[in-house]
Amino acid sequence: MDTKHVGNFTQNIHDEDYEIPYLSKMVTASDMIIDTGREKESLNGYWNFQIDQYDTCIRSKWYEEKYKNENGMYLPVDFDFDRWGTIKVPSCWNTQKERFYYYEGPAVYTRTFRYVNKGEKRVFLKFGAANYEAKVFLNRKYIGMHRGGSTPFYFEVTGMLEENNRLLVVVDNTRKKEAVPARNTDWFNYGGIYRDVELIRLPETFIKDFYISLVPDSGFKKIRVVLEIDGPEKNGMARLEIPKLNLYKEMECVDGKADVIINAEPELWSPEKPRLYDVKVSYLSDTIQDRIGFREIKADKNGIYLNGKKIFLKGVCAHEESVINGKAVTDDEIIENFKLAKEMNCNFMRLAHYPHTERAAKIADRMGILLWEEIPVYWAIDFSNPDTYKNAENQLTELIKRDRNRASVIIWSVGNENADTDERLQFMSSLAKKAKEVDPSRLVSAACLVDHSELKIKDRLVDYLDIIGINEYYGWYAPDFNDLIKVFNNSNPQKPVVITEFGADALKGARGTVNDLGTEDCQMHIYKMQTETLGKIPYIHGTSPWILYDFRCPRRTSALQLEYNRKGLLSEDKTYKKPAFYVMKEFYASIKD
Ligand code: GCB
Repeated sequence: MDTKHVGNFTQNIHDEDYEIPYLSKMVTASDMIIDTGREKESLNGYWNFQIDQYDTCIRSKWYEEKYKNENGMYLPVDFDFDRWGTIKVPSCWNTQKERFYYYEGPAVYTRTFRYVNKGEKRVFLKFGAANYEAKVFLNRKYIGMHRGGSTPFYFEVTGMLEENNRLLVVVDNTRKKEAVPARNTDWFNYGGIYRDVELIRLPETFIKDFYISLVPDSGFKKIRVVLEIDGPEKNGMARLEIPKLNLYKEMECVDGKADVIINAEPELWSPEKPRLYDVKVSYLSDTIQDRIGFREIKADKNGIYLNGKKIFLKGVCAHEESVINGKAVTDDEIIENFKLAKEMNCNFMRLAHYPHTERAAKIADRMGILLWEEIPVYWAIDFSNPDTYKNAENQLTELIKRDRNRASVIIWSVGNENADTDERLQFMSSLAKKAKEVDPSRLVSAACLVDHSELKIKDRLVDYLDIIGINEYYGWYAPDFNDLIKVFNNSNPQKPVVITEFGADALKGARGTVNDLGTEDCQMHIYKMQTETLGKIPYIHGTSPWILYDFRCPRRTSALQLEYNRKGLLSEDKTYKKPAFYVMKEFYASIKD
């Protein structure tokens, strides 16, 4: 490759310099390790940070730190890690400095850390999430990249650590046609390492994966335990302990695998009584611990059943966002969301439209909120692209592997509002099958389609799902509200329907007649009409209006929106409840399971 030589370093002048073949190794769901209840060392804190709009770090291989002059200056003299500014990890760069607010593109994070071996044989690095793509370098070497902005990824770094280490990560939040999500969404495109970075020390042989669930249809009397062991000693006995169930069980692992059914009668987890058990699993010198609830979720034509009892999902949708922290939400902010939902008499929340932090499901486990979790197969996706499918399937698998021990999570959603084509059907039905394969104990759904000319629910994907999610905006985007009842009368769904979205924009404090769009009065009126109608349809078994609080969205530019989607039941800072909040609260109070 021709390069322009300048002294003893080179300047890249060709566009192909972007395509560096060895930067293609990826980490995926198969590289994940179970880490709940393990000791982790945080690599959060202040990292050196630089916006790198032209991707010069990659093209000029800054990460190699190859040349330094006699004054200790890096050559080319275009970068100096230690003198860059710093940024907080985890955080979204958009919220850290005003001039980063709209930045979309690559940026470089780097930090040093010391490492002294404590006797461990294996070491892993975990990133909770980086939006959207992350290329990671350790001690001047590329260790892999991850695609997908909301799921965790892991690198084994055994044998690669020195006493003093440099970690460098190029994070790129550029929206791309072939990515998941693609270029156009209805939320803010945050960038950065916005979840924890951690170091995990493990023995040579360790528990790589662990999945425990009540066996469906076992009369709540059987538990399935699946284990995967990594390392040289793949045959041996693992031990499961659930002291409060008086359960101490040896499980044989053969070839690194165990899959056993155990008799047990746990007290069942429910929103009213979110009972969790301390669970411990050990294998040789490795131990993991978790707090886990046991419950059964099922659906048939007549309803959705939690622990055998019919349940109405009294829900609300939420994005992962706070005004101050963007997507890097704190535990307090998550707890506040669940408390607000509970105040509205909810038992359910739809975490739209991508995987929220794993802390959300852990908190929901404790607080007793049922969850719908989703991957960002949103609107127009490059459905005929096999690479796009691989990416979506990987994000789905990462999400399920991350959260399948959480009792609160009852539904995996494989997407939202995607136009019905053969390619989309193939793509999304394959995702639905994959979800069932990775986790047979939960329900699978998606926000499906209404045919607005025939006025009926019509979506071929329904055949592959357990629950039909429907987003409908009658009274708002579809102005003739009377059509809503026609849609329901014309439909004869053979599976339970959950209205996964309805709503209307309202600017906090804006008043007017019920016909004045954008006012609280109009929003409240639409909520009244919606709840009156939805409450009468026997095949609707849940609702999650759009949305708990206003959220940032650059496509929403009207005077009432001001770059926010204003369909919140609360203002963006959650301090103000719009009147429609109370309509929902009353509606849910009136529903008896
Ligand atoms: C939808 C989308 C959601 C949007 C919402 C809206 O159907 O699923 O992401 O934000 O409508 O406000 O238009």
